[in-house]
Amino acid sequence: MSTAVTPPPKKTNRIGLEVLNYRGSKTTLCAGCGHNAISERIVEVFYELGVQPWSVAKLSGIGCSSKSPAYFLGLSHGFNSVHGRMPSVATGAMLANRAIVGIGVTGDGDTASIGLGQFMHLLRRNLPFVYIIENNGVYGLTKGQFSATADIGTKQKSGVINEFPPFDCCALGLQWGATFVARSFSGDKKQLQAILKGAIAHNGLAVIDVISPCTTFNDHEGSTKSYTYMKDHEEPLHELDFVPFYDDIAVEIAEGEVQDVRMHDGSTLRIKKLDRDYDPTSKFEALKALDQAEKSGEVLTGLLYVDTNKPTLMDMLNLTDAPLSTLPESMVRPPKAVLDQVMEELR
Ligand SMILES: Cc1ncc(C[n+]2csc(CCOP(=O)(O)OP(=O)(O)O)c2C)c(N)n1
Ligand code: SF4
Ligand SMILES: [Mg+2]
Repeated sequence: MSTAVTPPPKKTNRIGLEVLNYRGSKTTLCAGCGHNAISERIVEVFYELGVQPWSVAKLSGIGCSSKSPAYFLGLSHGFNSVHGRMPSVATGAMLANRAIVGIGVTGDGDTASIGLGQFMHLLRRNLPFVYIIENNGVYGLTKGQFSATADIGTKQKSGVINEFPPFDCCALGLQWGATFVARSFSGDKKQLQAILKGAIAHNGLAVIDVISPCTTFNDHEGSTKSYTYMKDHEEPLHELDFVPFYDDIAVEIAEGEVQDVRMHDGSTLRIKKLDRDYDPTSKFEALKALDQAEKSGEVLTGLLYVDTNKPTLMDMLNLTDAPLSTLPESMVRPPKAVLDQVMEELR
């Protein structure tokens, strides 16, 4: 008589894949680095949403943060670009294939120092793209120099104090055109998952600034990007829940307690009030809240701003619904007679 035990069925998502299919290579980042926690959240949300990994393009610049796409979504397309230049590569990739889900991972140095010009132009174009800034206030890969997001008065490991005012990437995003702006903390699992899901469902540029402590160079006393500082100063604006389009949302909720934001794909981002009234559809309110938080040393987290109506770059360029990369050459290349005519007109 056989004594073989049938193994339990493997847990799969709605498209029949296991979480393993969403993982990448083993991380080479330092133990405890906030960037590793963010990679884990990315794996979880793509698995939970049942996104086909081969329909995703992951892009990055240079830095410890920019190395991290190697550690998630191993079956996706990937491009590790030049320091600070990911936005232009991402714009090209997304224009070539608008059907793809685009996700970029960058650092505070990559975005707010060398890449600031590229970041600003990405903002004004409202490209449908998830742009994650893994913000540790330093250049981790090159041994911990201050980046342009380091707060005034924050102390380097060597004792040097930063005297320059920081760029707040969320404030820049708000002012220059991003249509989904959020801040989170790598240690806030539930909030970061909901924000990432909302960003993936959003049709427009989603900027997510995630405070992500660098355990090797910026996790000491006197740093405002350390685990201890974040645990003491994180101030969630609200509680977030994400209800995907394929789930039933029929839950009894008392009036005034939640604000539902309907996303492009039919999903809902459900915002539950905490102890303050906050309307994430008001840009003015978002900027005011950030300004007050900066003065009080709080780190506001949650969905700061969302606008689901603004035209995207695809709308502005009048792109065909079919991705350009799928069109035959006869449709994307003008025939010789037309090119000859253009040349004639330029004479
Ligand atoms: C054009 C160019 N300039 C400078 C560098 C050196 N460099 C590599 S990573 C880096 C900063 C990385 O900081 P950040 O983007 O914050 O990423 P982190 O390592 O902190 O995650 C710098 C200055 C480079 N690789 N290329
Ligand atoms: S140096 Fe800092 S940012 Fe880089 S992997 Fe180590 S802890 Fe992370
Ligand atoms: Mg950094």
